[in-house]
Amino acid sequence: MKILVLGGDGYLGWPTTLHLSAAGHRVAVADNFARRGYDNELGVESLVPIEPLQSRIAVWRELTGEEITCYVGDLTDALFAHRIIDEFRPDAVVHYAEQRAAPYSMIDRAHAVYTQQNNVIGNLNLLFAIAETNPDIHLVKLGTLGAYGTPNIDIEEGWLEVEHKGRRDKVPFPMRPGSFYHLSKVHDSHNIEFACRVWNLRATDLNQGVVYGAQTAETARDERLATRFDYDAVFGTVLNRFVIQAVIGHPLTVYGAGGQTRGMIDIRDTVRCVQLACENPADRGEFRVFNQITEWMSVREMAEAVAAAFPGDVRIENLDNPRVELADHYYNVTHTKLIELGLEPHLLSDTLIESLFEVTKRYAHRVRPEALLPRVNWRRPANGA
Ligand code: NAD
Ligand code: USQ
Repeated sequence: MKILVLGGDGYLGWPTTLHLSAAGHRVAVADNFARRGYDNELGVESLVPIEPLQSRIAVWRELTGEEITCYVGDLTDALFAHRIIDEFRPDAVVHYAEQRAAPYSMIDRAHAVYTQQNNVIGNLNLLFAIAETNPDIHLVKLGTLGAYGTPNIDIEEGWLEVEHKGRRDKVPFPMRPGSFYHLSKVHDSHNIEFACRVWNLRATDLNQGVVYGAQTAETARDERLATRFDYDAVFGTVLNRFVIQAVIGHPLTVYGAGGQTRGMIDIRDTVRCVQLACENPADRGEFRVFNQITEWMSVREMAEAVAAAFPGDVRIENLDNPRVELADHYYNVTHTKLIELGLEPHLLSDTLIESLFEVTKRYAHRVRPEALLPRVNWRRPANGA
């Protein structure tokens, strides 16, 4: 297949690109390097050094002989979005290219507006580009499990069967997202569902949980193929942060009592799920939703798992929760559709958290400890312009 990966320079986009290329697909990537720009803005860097996109592509060519087409540009530019679809003529588009940090979207008005403009308009431009060029293209869109919030009922895969006053219907699952970033994903999902309904497009929305891990089989082949690995309080995700904190002897920063539960997935399963979605496309007119997680844990349990695996002393510290989220809640998420397509999950209990410690130890000297503490507060936006 010909597959275009949008956001192909990012934490997940780059390993996905390599995984699809290694599986025999012809792959192109597009990125505007906004993510590298947020690092400059926040004064942090990926823990693991990363090569420029064009250098990474050259290393892959040198190792495998496989070519990856590279487009540099911004999806919020409608002409760019249209051009890459028209030129590359993909069978599937994997859309990762969004601002993805909840804390970043909660800094102040400007960051909330940027996040929603970037994400919602980029996605809309893409829907139009597909509809105008070739409505047969399968859109594989990265959504987020946090879009559902933590309802007091089971979370289904996108749709809910309801009976109301004696009548039955299947409706989009009610959403209660926890940040302006998570809200942008809900807006995207509504736009995609509408486009499938009115233009007969085909789409898969992958409502993914928090990703952990630093390497896939392909990125591990050469250190110049490494993907980014973030530890700061804005872009670092919880389990990756706990691993890094353990290695540098910083207390693990559990927000509140740590009773909040989150769905999780190993980065090796992320790339496999996206491959499965591409190779088993939705039908024309179908808006399909998969919950892309393999297990769930409370934040306290994640900290305890890292502390238990670390060969040394680890302190767990409960910080005042800077976010607004339920501290203790019911949580049960249906996630069978990707398993039915052939996913064989890597669970945290089978994973060598030790291997994550190894990667982290090598680059521990790059950590700026002051970037570890959360400064963005959900209850009180900064007084920005
Ligand atoms: P990332 O920030 O590392 O990668 C996103 C990439 O998209 C970056 O390289 C960025 O430069 C690019 N980008 C952003 N806006 C763009 C635009 N307008 N035009 C072109 N390129 C643009 O993020 P990630 O962790 O790889 O996440 C990828 C996707 O997966 C996101 O949509 C995110 O919401 C979703 N997701 C991530 C996680 C996680 O834990 N990392 C979990 C669930 C869902
Ligand atoms: N948390 C801590 N301590 C920390 C960091 C986080 O206790 O040091 C807690 C948070 O309070 C939250 C949970 O861990 O309850 C997850 O936080 P996170 O920063 O790891 O993840 P989140 O903000 O939810 O966002 C990440 C990705 C985002 C993706 C989302 C999937 O950045 O792109 O969409 O995970 S989900 O959470 O399922 O919506």
